[in-house]
Amino acid sequence: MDEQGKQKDGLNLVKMADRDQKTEWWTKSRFGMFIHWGLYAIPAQGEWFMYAQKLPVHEYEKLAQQFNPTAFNAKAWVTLAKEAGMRYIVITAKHHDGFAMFQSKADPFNIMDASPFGRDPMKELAEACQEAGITLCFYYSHVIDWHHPHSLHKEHNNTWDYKLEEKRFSEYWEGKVKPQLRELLTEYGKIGLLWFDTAGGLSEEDSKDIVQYVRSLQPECLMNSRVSHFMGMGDYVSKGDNEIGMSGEDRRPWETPMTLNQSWGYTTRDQVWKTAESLIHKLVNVIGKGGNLLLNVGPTPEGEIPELSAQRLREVGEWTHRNAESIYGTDGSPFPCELQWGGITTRPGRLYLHIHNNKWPENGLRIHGIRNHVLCAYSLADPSKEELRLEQTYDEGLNLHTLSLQMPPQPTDAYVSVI
Ligand code: JFZ
Repeated sequence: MDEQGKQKDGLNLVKMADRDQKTEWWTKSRFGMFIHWGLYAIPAQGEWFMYAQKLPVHEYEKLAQQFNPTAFNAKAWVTLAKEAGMRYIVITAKHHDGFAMFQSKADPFNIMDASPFGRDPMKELAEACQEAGITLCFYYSHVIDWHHPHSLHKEHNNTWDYKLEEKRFSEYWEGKVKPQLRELLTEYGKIGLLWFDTAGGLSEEDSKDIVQYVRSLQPECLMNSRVSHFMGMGDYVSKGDNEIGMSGEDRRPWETPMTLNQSWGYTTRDQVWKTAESLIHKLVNVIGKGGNLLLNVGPTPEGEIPELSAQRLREVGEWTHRNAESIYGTDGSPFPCELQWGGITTRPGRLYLHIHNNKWPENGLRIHGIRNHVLCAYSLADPSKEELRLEQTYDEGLNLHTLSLQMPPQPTDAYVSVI
């Protein structure tokens, strides 16, 4: 490599080290709560309601006049996130409908000025998170805004109230997006990350502008890849809905945003719920591949997380708390292959096997290609740390061990283990 190449390579390494340090709190957290909450909870047909119905702005505004979520209790939500084992919360400060769920001087279409509620839920959440040691993060729809006359997206615009040819994007960008981001990044304490979405049509110049702008306000605040469709922007990658990525495919850290049923916003129509067991399965799959899981709830118009969702999260939480050592701060599997029986996470000196009980082979689980001699294995959730039956064979030529592990006689969890 020539001098210039070396320098460039060195610079890239420095950049990567910087990024790793910046994203460390997030990659260590592994599991977060996504909250889609807004006026769309009232009609209860999901967060695309206004667009699907082509509801005129003056009609949609009536929902704001009705919105009075008196049952909202920030502490209860934060407690639930904690119980589930989630370490950060990402909430829709503003979704595509343009309604700000926080006090905003930049646009009166916000919860303090347009609704009878008279409280700022983002403020209350910021305080509750601070108290509980949970990192608060905001979702902000920066390109789509069906309420604003000048927002302009590649496809999904409000064309029933506004004419495309009359749109001046800069009026929206300078008049609403940036002032509101300033409010979110200056009035609510330290924000862990901004979750941007659906950037279709955003120019490279505006993409750079917003990243720069956020950095100037809170240099430590992370941004996800959906901030822009231009390659490589954002501090980490948000995969598609429910899409579980392979580790190493992108050099950046990644997350899977996931729904509990099949919707983001509160809906009474969709009752296809993932079970707690399948949620644990998905969590294992994601963290085993080195990613984060951002699991969504859709609170009601009264301000409550539906009990069915809460129950599932608490069940997941029983598992995450018992097996915390194998989740937080771990790395993904060293083996690139899909595992039929579950997933693997690691930390120095330890290999955590998350094995589904029903998939444990009768004559023992075999793992090939381990460099180290394994000292012992036990079920992580077993307080007595009783050792599991373990056999190892050693291949001189390859310098590798093969391990055969017997299922615990009385498994405590669907997924277990540590070595
Ligand atoms: C977007 C939003 O439109 C939706 O309402 C919700 O907030 C969700 C989390 O994000 O929808 C998307 C955007 C991108 C993909 C999928 C759904 N994607 O890249 O697969």
